[in-house]
Amino acid sequence: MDFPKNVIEQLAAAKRVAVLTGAGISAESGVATFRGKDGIWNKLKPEELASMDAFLKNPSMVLEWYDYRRKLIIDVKPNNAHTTLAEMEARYPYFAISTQNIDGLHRKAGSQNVFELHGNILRNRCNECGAIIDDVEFAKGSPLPRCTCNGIVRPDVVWFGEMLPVEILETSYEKAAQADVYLSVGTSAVVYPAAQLPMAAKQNGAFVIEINLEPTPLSPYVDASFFGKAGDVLPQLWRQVKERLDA
Ligand code: BV8
Ligand code: ZN
Repeated sequence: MDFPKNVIEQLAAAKRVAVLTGAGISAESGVATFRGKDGIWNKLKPEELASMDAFLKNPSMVLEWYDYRRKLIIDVKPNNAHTTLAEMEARYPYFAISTQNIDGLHRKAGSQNVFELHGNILRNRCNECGAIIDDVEFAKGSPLPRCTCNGIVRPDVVWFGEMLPVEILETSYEKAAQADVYLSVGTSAVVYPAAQLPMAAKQNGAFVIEINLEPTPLSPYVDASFFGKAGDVLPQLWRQVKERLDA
């Protein structure tokens, strides 16, 4: 794919680049997305599983679902889209990834400046005191794991109706507001407040580029959309920018 000259120039001239990623960037690593043709939510209602109500109503069902997803995620590997972002971070003096994903694949790919807006499925926390408690199993039928403060232990992820980690959200807004170029990669842009970030970048003068398999509610507002697989589009785009930078 040949990218428009202005897109290449924007990325070549940028000093500060920020990125929002969603489940689509991990799809080629074999991690199921939530919406779209084979998304998880087609079979299950998100509110029925990824919410505090669901957890309080049927904690073992929710914990077993996370345990099942955790087992799927443990062995997955970053794909070319993750590794391209890690390579870009090394080239820009100021580069940040705010991800909605809970699979830890950006860090596995070598990215350092990663803000996990919705937590991380490989971490657990106490529902009462917030302590991080890692070595618990949510095995089927076993008693609910408890913290020393007796609070129930749950995956350290943000459920629907729960606040996102405040510092991480604030920092993500700052990175968006200060970005010269903002990339939205592999997200359906329907979950808030994360979906607000590319718009915040736009309102603060950033050049916004969307890379997604299909159009999203964000598409009419961005400066450039490229519809295709992130694992194809992102490496090709970065290759053309590097050629321009090394010219
Ligand atoms: C909050 C948990 C308030 C972890 C998740 C009505 C209107 C607007 C907002 C709301 C509303 N009602 C309620 C709300 C708020 C709600 C929300 O936004 N709901 C939406 C759905 C309407 N938000 C919340 O509840 C948030 N909290 O607002 O708190 C508050 C305030 C004060 C005090 C207390 C509370 C919490 C949101 C976080 C919810 N947790 N997950 C887990 O189990 O994973 S959300 C879930 O969706 C995931 O985290 C996921 O990351 C996120 C977003 O989805 P995407 O990442 O975009 O994935 P999706 O599958 O949707 O899209 C993938 C895209 O990739 C597709 O477009 C596809 O085409 C594309 N693709 C596929 N393959 C590829 C590809 N692209 C490129 N390459 C490929 N190969
Ligand atoms: Zn506790």
